[in-house]
Amino acid sequence: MIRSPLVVTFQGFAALVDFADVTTMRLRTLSTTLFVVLVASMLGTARTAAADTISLMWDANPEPEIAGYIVHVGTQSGTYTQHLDVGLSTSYSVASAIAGQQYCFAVSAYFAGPIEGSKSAEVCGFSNRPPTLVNPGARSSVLSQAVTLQLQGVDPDGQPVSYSATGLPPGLALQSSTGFISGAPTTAGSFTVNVTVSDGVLTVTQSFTWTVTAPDVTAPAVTITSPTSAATYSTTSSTMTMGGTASDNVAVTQVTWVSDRGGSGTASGTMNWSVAGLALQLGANIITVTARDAAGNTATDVVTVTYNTPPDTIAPVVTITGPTSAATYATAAPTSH
Ligand SMILES: [Ca+2]
Ligand SMILES: [Ca+2]
Repeated sequence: MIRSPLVVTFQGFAALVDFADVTTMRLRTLSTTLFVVLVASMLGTARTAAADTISLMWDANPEPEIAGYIVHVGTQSGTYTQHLDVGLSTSYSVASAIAGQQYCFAVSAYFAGPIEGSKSAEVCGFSNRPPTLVNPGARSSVLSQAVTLQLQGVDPDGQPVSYSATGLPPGLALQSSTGFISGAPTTAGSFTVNVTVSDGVLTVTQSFTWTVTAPDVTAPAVTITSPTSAATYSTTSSTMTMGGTASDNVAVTQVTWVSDRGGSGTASGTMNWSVAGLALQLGANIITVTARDAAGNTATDVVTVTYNTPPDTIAPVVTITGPTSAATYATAAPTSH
């Protein structure tokens, strides 16, 4: 098999190598058991963010004529931009690898000449990959109320990660080893928080807004408007539909009702609420309606509903049966003697 000549350049040396010659000489392909060792990870050493070390090792060829090895280096699979003569060494280190950058390697052996053999199988790897950090999204907290947030960072290389943060609302603190944020905010406002996860070399930052609001101390308002906005109401029906309005400086979260004669429930709606089929007991029923906001503030309105039995509109029936049930009756006058 005749292949195109290949220009191999390394250390200022350039040579035309005909792969057909290599095939003839049966220079064997090198072992595929190459190892990419993440030296920075293994040492756990803090390094500059820009540079890292990749170590490459391979099995020696058995042929005694081997004059050396060439390491082919690239950042894309199959494309090698560096061809480095490492002599008879069976290892090589890329001392200034860019952290997070993929590197691909193949190794070939050469005889004197030089005549280069075919490349080994390729190995690709990263000197280091950056950790990932989930953006926790916008947060809302209430002034002086305890709050927690667990940051979710992980390193694809399995390296331990640590965390840092800037811009946290005052009163909150981050535990750098765990990514756990806790505390009680002491200042209201909107804060832009940057949280960073690090694998010791590479970092990733996420940004989100943390809003701290003053607690809601304003009670809602609630008003019964139906069947009456008056304090009392009378009905001859045993059930009642009731409705009204409610409002709050933040939001009404729930409207409930309770009767002093038994029964309670939750109204439908909040700003405009209603209760259907409210059962009444004979006599006075004191119905209390309560509106709540999220902070637990409440307000009530009361109506007293009197349930009377329906008036009797049917007249009594009376019938004359004696001395006759007829319409007329005649009798003789008593005689004097
Ligand atoms: Ca990493
Ligand atoms: Ca309120």
